[in-house]
Amino acid sequence: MKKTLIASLLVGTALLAACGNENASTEDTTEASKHQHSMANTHQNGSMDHEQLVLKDNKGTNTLTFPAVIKPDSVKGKKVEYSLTAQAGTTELFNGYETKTYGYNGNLLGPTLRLKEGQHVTIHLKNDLPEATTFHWHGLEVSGKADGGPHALIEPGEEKIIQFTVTQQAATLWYHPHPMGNTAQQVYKGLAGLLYIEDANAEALDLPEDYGENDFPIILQDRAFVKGKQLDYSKVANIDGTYGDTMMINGVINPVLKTEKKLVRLRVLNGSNARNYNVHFDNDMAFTQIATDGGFLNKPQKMKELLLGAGERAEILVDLSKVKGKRVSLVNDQNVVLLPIDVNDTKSAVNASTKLNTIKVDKALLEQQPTKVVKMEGMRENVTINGKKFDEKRVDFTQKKGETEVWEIDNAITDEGGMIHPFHIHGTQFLVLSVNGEKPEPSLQGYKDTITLQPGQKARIAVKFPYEGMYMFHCHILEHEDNGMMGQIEVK
Ligand SMILES: [Cu+2]
Repeated sequence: MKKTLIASLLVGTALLAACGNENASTEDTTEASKHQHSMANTHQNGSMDHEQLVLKDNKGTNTLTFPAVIKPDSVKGKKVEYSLTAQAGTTELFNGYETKTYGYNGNLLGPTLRLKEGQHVTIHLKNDLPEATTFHWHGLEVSGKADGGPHALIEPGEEKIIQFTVTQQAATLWYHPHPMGNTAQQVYKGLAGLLYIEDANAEALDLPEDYGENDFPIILQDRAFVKGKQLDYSKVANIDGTYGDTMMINGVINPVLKTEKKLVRLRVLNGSNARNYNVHFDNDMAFTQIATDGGFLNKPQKMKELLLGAGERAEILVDLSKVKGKRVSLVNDQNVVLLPIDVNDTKSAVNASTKLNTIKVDKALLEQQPTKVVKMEGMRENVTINGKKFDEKRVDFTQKKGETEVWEIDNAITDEGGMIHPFHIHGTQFLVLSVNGEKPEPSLQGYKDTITLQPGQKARIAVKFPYEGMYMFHCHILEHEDNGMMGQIEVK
């Protein structure tokens, strides 16, 4: 595979010369950093084509804050009601500048929803934006009607009510818009929020669980600001994935997490349009992954680095009592600082549970040939799934509700080369059976709704939909999704 990759790199370089610079110059970006397109950068982005903005170190100038937890409008036994409004506003991201942003029930991002398994949930959705949107629940197992895909457009000024019952295990999910051709722009402006599912198992486990105290939501997003510190998507959009040079976490620019030397839990969401984060700590200390997209791993998995493609989540435990000095930083594979963590007082260590979940892979599935093949191909405007662009009138696959099928997801390398594509399926949490014929690595052994594949990788996954309806499957590089790297499956 290495040989193919190098060949693709050469092709990519030739293309780069031909297609020029699509990025408008951003205010704080120097010419030097803008034109850096080293091999290491190519590797990190997984893109061998258009240049991408290089991320700058997060110097930790602002204190990290956490999205508010939304209060229900009403609770009657297991029935809960919430209201969410998508709205436009401004946010002071930089002192003295009002940046135009989008948010839910506020001006930027959205509140964290905490739902419990077994709850009957009603959500009143309202669109106060100047454009149509949808409310998609990424990772939530709900009927196609409640899923909020491109068919569920809510026009400006309109309201809609959705209802569902929470029937899945504890997990860190999220919500964001999904209008066809317009998802990337709306997420970029700030539409995204976290959705936690809680259950009896999670409650019984010994884990840090005090929101914002030792259990921290970490929404990683990279942004490029243009004149007047504005987020002008049209000026920075890149068809192969829009990158920023500035780190925004939980809607705070260049934040520092201030905490103590204790055991903490980070619920990391890659909420970026396109950027991959291959994270590790600058002091090379190990951390423990406890959960994937859709729930806990069976056992905590000790590791030193972790790759999160766009849309993916991971929950990790970090023992900050082991930090020497006052600062440790979460960095990417180019050692760019993503999140500095300042630790002061030492708190007593906490023991964490070592048995977290009881996931069993049906051995028979490992021997089965796939019944569905998804071939992701291309770059720029040529991105396709099985050679086709999304067509809302075409049903690409059908599957029976409650039946497990083996899907093969193929991130193909073509004459153009290849790049990382994070593949996402709506309305289901799947299990990874193999990657290139091998047992998946520990970070892929929990429930997933998004799998990040390197060029040339093929994964087999076991997919079961618990509800009926029309669901999307697509690349979670939002510009690829908007460009039709998406299909739909009807579950009956
Ligand atoms: Cu893609």
